[in-house]
Amino acid sequence: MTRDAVLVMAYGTPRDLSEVEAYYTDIRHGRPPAPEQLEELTARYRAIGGQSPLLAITTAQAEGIRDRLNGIPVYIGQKHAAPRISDAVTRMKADGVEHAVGLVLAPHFSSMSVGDYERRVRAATASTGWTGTLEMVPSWHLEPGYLEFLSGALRAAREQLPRDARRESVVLFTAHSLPERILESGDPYPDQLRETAAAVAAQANIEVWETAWQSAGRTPDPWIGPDILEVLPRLKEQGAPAVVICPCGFVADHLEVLYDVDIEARNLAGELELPFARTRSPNDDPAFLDALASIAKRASTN
Ligand code: FEC
Repeated sequence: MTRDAVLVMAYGTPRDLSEVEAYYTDIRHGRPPAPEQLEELTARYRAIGGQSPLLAITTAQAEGIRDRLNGIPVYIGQKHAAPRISDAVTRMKADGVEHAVGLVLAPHFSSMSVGDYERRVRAATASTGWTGTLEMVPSWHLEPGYLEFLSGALRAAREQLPRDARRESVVLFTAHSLPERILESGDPYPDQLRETAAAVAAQANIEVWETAWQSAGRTPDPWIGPDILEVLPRLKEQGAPAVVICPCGFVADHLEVLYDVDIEARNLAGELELPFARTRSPNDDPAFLDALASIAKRASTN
């Protein structure tokens, strides 16, 4: 009997403020942050209430997939916090899993996002001696249920704007920036973001839209731009009546949405007197969970 499973992968988050230093050190490949860097990140977590809801949402998403796939075992493996990808592979081995679908909770492929998750599963497979097979989903940025969720969320977000600003408001479709060096090897990440944006804009009858980047790391190397914080003043200068941010590179509320968009970008828009709205995140929306389950199901029959 084939023992099938789904390995759901996500970024991971510190459980509380006491774990921020270890988490940041892990993201920095084992180099502890300087005290001022740690304080700056801790302050961002404090500003969103001291804790990110990411793990709770990832868990709800994994359970939603399991419930829609007749109780198939679903394992959570995170990049930067427990339960880690290696913990999940160890458990899959112990449970006798023979075939797993690897589904990253990020729609767009980059060698530094989905590619990195895959490298971590392959390394854990080698170190644990798990002999099962893995079918990775490379990207799902044009999945119909995901696009429909975003179109609906965009219509709702525009309703929050002053009535006379809605039609000509500019929609910014955003994803996490990455170092520019990914572009040298033809990484599809920016093209995939643009494809998602074009598909959603067409569905939701959005006339004016752009793609932009957010949450660039605090490192000396150049990151892909333009950053939303540069785009907002330019839109104001060009006479845009309002802006809607659709952070379609993410599927949950977490620090990069709740701080970088809801606090940092919203504050800047306030200073610029530019009416501002943000689309709600997919989180555990039932139709979005249907979409995730169908992606996993399709991959399992490949
Ligand atoms: O809510 C939470 O607690 C976690 C929020 C969180 C998510 C997230 C998603 C992505 N990241 C991606 C790439 C990078 C690269 C670096 C980097 C750094 C950070 C830092 C924090 C952080 N990231 Fe993140 N990311 C989240 C949080 N990220 C905190 C460190 C402080 C800072 O720079 O702000 C740079 C380090 C490196 O070189 O590795 C690169 C990408 C995603 C979205 C897709 C995915 O899940 O992989 C890409 C959520």
